[in-house]
Amino acid sequence: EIAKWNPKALDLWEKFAVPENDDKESFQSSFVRHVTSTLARSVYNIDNFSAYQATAHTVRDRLIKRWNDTQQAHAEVGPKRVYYLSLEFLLGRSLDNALLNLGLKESYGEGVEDLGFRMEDVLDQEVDAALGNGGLGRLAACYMDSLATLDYPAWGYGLRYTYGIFQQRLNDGFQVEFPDYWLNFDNPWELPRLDVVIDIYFGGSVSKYTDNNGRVRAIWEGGEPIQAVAYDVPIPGYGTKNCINIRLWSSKPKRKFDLKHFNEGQYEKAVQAQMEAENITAVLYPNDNHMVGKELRLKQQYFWVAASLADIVRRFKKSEKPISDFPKQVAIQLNDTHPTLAIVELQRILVDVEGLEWDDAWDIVTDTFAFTNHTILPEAMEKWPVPVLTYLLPRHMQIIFDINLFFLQSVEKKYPDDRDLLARLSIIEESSPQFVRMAHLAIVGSHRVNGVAELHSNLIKTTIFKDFVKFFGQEKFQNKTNGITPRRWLHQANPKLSDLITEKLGNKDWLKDLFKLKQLEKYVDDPDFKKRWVAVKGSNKARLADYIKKQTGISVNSNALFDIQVKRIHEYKRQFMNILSVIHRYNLLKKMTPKQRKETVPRVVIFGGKAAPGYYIAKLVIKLINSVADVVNKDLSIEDTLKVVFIPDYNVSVAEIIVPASDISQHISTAGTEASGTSNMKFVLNGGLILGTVDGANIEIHEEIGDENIFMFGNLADKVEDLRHAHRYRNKQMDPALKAVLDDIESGHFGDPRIFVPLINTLTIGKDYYLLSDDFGSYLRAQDMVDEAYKDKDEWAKKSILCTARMGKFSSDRAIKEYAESIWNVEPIPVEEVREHKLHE
Ligand code: OX2
Repeated sequence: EIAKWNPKALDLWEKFAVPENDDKESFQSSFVRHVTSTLARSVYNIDNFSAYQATAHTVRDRLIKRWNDTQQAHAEVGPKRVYYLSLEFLLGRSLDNALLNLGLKESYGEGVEDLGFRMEDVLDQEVDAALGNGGLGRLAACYMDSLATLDYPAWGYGLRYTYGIFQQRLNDGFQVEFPDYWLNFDNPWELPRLDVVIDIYFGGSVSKYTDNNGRVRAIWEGGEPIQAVAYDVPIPGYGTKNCINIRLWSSKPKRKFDLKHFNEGQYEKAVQAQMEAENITAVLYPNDNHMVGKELRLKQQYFWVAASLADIVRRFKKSEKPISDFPKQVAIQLNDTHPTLAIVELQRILVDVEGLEWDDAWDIVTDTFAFTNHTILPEAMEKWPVPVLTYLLPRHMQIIFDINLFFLQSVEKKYPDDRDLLARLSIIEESSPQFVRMAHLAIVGSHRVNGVAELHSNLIKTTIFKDFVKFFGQEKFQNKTNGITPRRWLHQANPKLSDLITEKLGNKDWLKDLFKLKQLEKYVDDPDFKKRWVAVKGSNKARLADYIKKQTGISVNSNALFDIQVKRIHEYKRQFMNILSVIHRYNLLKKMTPKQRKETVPRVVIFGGKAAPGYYIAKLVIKLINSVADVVNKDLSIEDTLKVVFIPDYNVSVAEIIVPASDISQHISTAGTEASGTSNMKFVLNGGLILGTVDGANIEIHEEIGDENIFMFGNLADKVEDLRHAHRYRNKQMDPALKAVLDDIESGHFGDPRIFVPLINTLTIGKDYYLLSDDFGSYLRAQDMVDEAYKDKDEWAKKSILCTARMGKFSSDRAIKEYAESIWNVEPIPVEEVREHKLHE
């Protein structure tokens, strides 16, 4: 348009575009401009934080350029897009990641140094975007990195929480929570789209009418609208110009205040609606693997899926394709059951708004959606009371009943007279009140269902979703083993190891094809290479030791074996078993002669992780760890052979310091309970060995890296039910070593033992549901094997190298390609090729 009016204008636009070939100078000019114009500061008035902001704004300008080019290329090609719906995106920090992915780290680093700052300090100013609880949210973040890197036309959709996951501090060894007001300072990594606003309705009523064709149709007239406002977060790919988008919705009142109340002098009432609207996206629910049935959480879920679907449908309609093409243009992945209402919302749009017949609409819906299950823990299964849904979303509740009716009719047809089967498969749990089982709805409304590691995918097929496999057949149920992005989890977190690998392999191709790490195997017996490998690990351990000293005041010896367990605190993850084994070790060390102690491998046992604020037992585990640490760390008689550390406020940026520094990391869930785990992959990729159970992705890691390079122990998943039964009904004897440790706690050795009674009761009155007693013996033996193996430094170095070399499979790129090919049916669109093509036209 502009070109028609003024043919020379385009040249000017070109001339002043954000630079494509960026260098030190262009960075510095932009930096200084942002300091003076964006931040209204000057050279006399600038600190590390402003330097961070100016650098971030410079990078943001570049990201916006790529973001625009990518969106434009997608608009031109009109490809099938994939939409990843996740209530959590645990992104962490963005600056370092963007610099590395854009290939600007070096030039900008020099540039900022010339201006009087150190890049390291600048990077350290950023607060994490912590819009997630743990593995599920971090998986979504890794997947976005891979989608961008592999040039897929993808969007993420989530919520822009005003408060992310709480900050954890310790008071007398107990966890205390503080709000994470991460938007306190401006957030350069989001682009507010104040013009992209969607009205979302709750409540209201449904009426029926007869349309022109004599069909009876429903119309839902909602109550007061609440606005969803879009904030876009650009996600740059590595070594590509593609930059994709995560769209986060923020809630706002449509009407600012109620004039009637205002004029009557009822000022609080006048703003009440506004406050309620803003509440919807105020906080992230801090529960991992646990359902808490709060109405506000249900409102979050609907608010988010309704806004996202309206956006997706609007984008589809721009293509002017017939509505039957919807599944050819749109794939929607449901990250757990949290977005399941999207299935119902799309059916509602197609039937009530677009006027489609029910069956035609339902075919479109099921062809569009696919569902990822992340857990089989019963307490994590989402179900919502029918009365609450009826009152918040009356039309959706009707649609759910209809979906269920037609589904059960088809079951009945295939298996006549199997009433129990109908009851087991039903989307409605026939209790009082009734509940909607979200996983059942997600399965019925999707064409593919996947688990997140081999074992887990097999377990869902044989346990919780067994009857669905019987009805739908095997093909609907797939495995997609999780992955992690090597860009953040090796290149960014462990720059020294990354450099060493790049030097040996001759280039950085491995960052886009992680199987290339295999080539490192050539060097496992090269003494010089081994020496450098070990030196990198040593320097990462020293970096962590510094961090520990700063955060906790505890001095640790970085020559000791670093043994790390960092993850959410949960009974099934068995941090309790770990700390009990530490007490066991401590008691052995105390009994040793000085000579014996000299021969033992010194250990630093490191814990980190948050407990859900309402999870009493998990909080007691944190307290016990700190109580044990207090006693052990003060005890000079054991001569620094053991230290125990709890690192507070574990999050993504802290993980980037911890992960590269492990000799051993622990992934010791009761077999069958950890669906996959992803930190196991991060540690091994960084040359750390695993002490783990035969669970989740540990099994596949074992398969890849080989028997000699991993320490596995414990009962297998198929024994778990029998063992639990034995605890319940056979008065099973407790492992004697475990019993001795519990006696030690009860004697008051680690402070007032009354505090720990409920925790110890989980093993006795609670019938040891997570089978600590059954695995304790083999756990201790595995620990001994770790000590023994660590004595041979040369062999250990070899194991460490082989670990890294064999981790190709666990790149999130591999996982994303599998999703793209066997679930979404989407193809890469490299923006540069699209632009080249246009230039040649
Ligand atoms: C987690 C699972 O517990 C973990 O095993 C898995 O690696 C991760 O999701 C990513 O798939 N909430 N968090 C999870 O599941 C649920 C539910």
